[in-house]
Amino acid sequence: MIRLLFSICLLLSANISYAVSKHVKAVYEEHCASCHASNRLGAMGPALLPENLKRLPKKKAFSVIADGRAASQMPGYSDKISKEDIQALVEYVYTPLPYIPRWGIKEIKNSHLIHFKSGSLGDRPVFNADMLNLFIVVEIGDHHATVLDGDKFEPVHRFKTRFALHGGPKFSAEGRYVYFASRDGWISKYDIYNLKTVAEIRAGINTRNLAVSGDGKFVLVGNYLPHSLVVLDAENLKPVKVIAVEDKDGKSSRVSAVYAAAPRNSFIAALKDIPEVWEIYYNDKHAPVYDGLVHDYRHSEAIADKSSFPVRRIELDDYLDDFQFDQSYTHLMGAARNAKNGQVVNLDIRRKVADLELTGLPHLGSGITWEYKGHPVMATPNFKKAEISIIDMVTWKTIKNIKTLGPGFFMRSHENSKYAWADVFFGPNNEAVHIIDKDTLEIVKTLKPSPGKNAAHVEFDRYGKHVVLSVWDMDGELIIYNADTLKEIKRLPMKKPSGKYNVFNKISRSEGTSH
Ligand code: DHE
Repeated sequence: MIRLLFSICLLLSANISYAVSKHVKAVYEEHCASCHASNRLGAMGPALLPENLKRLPKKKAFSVIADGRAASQMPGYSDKISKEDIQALVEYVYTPLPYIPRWGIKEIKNSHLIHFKSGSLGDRPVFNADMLNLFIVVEIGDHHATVLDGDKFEPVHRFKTRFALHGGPKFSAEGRYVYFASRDGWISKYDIYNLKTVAEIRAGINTRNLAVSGDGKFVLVGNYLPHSLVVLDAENLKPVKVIAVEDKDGKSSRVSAVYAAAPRNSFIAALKDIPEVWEIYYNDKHAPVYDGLVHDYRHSEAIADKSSFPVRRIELDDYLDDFQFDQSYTHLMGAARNAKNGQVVNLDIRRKVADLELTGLPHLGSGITWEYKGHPVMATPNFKKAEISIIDMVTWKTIKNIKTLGPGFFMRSHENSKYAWADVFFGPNNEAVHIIDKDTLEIVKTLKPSPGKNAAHVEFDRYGKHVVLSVWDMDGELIIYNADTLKEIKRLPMKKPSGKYNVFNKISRSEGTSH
């Protein structure tokens, strides 16, 4: 009897949750699906999946549905949808899909938008400025980017980007084009000479970042969803190949990040769920003949030649989440999000050569290098610890942990500057930015340029004379400093400016900036 009652209860509760979810799905279909797609993979609006919404607290998601999102197409629904249904919608969009969605060559191709055919726009800049001293400033507050003159520190042009860009935009070798990746997988190619977005394509559903090959011919996109690496033709963003990210036994993995290793004629991909790092050759001529070079994967797709972009897998002891190259691109220094130590991998001999004493959660992707007492050193901020670690890149020993006012996100310097700048991104002191003397490894000054507001991420101009700092707020600013005297020069209002990217520093792979 008890068993029967229990079964009835189970049946009833299953039916109730079925009824609730059916109702929510109907509400979703009526109000949300036309922009975000019935399958929640996104269309005109962003994808509504837990993977894509990770940084949006549920409370905030509730208010976005109720009140809309400023400076976007998202209207408020508080007069159309009850509070209970809004809450149910929030729960619904934070529920994982029961399958890994497909986003193959066909879906990617169907999303392709060519706004201007290559060759249809002029070959000279339509404005006067030093093209190599421009900054591209990403304003995540209202999903725009600003082209900033790096001599006068005046905006040249401001344009709309895709929703939620992430990672550094990457430049073509001569600096004319810049490529952006959004968390929803949209890749955009922007012509700086003509101030126009020329092509766009959706390469994934949840994308990490992109890299541009040293020869300027290809863009590689790393995805969390699906588990793929996507090669695009850099000229018009046409898809070339979708590489399924799998180990030898077919276990698939998310891609943590991809980077171009121009001196090696390759891309490097860090994988989140397989303890391997991949080197992918974009020019077969340069692909060394090694065992372990894989030309094809069962589930990869290619437009023409499936054997192109061979992958060399380097097996590791631990997962590699975030990493940084040395300036010669022979070694990569990596950290796993769950590990106690970092690891140094020699890409030529294809194995780990040293452990790094790095605890907490170092953000190596934001690390920088410089020469200290005759040795190259690497400095990395830490997401969890209030310290900057300085590592000798000959002995691979940590030579100093510089105590800071809180965990940080980004670091920057320049070959011509004696200072390295490090932000405090987390905690009550996130208004602070530390300036470190590269010769003494001491903090020489701590700025609090906008009390109560998070100050973070700096970038130097091409000469290392000026530093541009962001105040990450909807009523935010860029603050320009003299890099030697550390005196403030100018403030420019911006909508939550995040990263700033100087064309020259990026294309010359300055040791003081991210690559
Ligand atoms: Fe980032 C770069 C990973 C959250 C802003 N971030 C990168 C890169 C990686 C990375 C691997 C280097 C790629 C590149 O530049 O091509 N970021 C991660 C995470 O794993 C993490 C912690 C969690 C996640 O949500 O993905 C994370 N990142 C954030 C944020 O919350 C930030 C502060 C706000 C945002 O815009 O999402 C943020 N990440 C940035 C920025 C860069 C970046 C501005 C480029 C830095 C640069 O100067 O090159």
